[in-house]
Amino acid sequence: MERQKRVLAIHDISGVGKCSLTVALPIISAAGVECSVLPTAVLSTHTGGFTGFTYRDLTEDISPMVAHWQALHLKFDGIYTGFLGSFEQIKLVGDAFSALADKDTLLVVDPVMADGGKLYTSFDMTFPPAMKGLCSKADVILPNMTEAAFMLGEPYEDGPYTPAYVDGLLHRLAEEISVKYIVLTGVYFDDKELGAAVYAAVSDEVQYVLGENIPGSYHGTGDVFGSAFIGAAVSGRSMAEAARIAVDYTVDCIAWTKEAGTDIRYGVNFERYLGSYSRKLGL
Ligand code: PXL
Repeated sequence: MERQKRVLAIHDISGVGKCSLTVALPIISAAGVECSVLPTAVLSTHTGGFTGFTYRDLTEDISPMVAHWQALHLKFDGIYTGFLGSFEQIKLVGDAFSALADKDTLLVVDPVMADGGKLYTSFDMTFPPAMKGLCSKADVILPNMTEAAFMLGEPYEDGPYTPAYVDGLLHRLAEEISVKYIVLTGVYFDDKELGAAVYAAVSDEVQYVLGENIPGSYHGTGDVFGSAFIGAAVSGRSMAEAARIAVDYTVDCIAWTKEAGTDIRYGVNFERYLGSYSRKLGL
């Protein structure tokens, strides 16, 4: 009999706007994996595109929740972190890794803080070095092109990219952040395809996992990709296979969002393809 897998998702919960925990919960569950949650803040909407959002910080609940789970001797097959609101949260999440992870726990950090060459409104340039510190505690990191450049202290370059640039970025990241895998998102060499570059430190190899490039910038796609990725990775897929499944799922969701004409601030319509995501994982 196969053991029920469990992932701990550490993100905020934004009530409206389909990102962070409202995306991680359904998608990781659709992988047949339990999604336990450590909510770091409660917002009315995410911070990307709405004004007047509420923000209730839950920093002081993080350590007591972690201590309780430690006392319960819970096993997590994966821990997946995304948007974190402050330096203190970054530190507490690093402490949570030490407290809750064992040698079999896949630690996945998405250093959510920027996109399209710009930091999200709640951060300044002192934030990327702190996120870089948390990344160095992970097995796998999921930066986009902007986050990768900012963690290296480099200016953001607009695409289309060249393989030499992407390769260089990955190698500079691997030199400065010791992780097993880097899954760099938002990689494209022309207008036709877009996806991820998967770098494996053990073999020093880069694999490109591309799908259809649908014009436009859709909010929350990083969280859809990250959730689909960890669901597949914890289910035993290789990093490149998990990235393939996550790219294909994300492209399907974006295509449907475009067709449905949804306001991009409200996130991507990921619900319709949850069944096909499950089936790709053999469920
Ligand atoms: O999708 C990333 C994300 C998560 N949570 C909050 C955000 C964002 C991006 O803007 O604002 C609160």
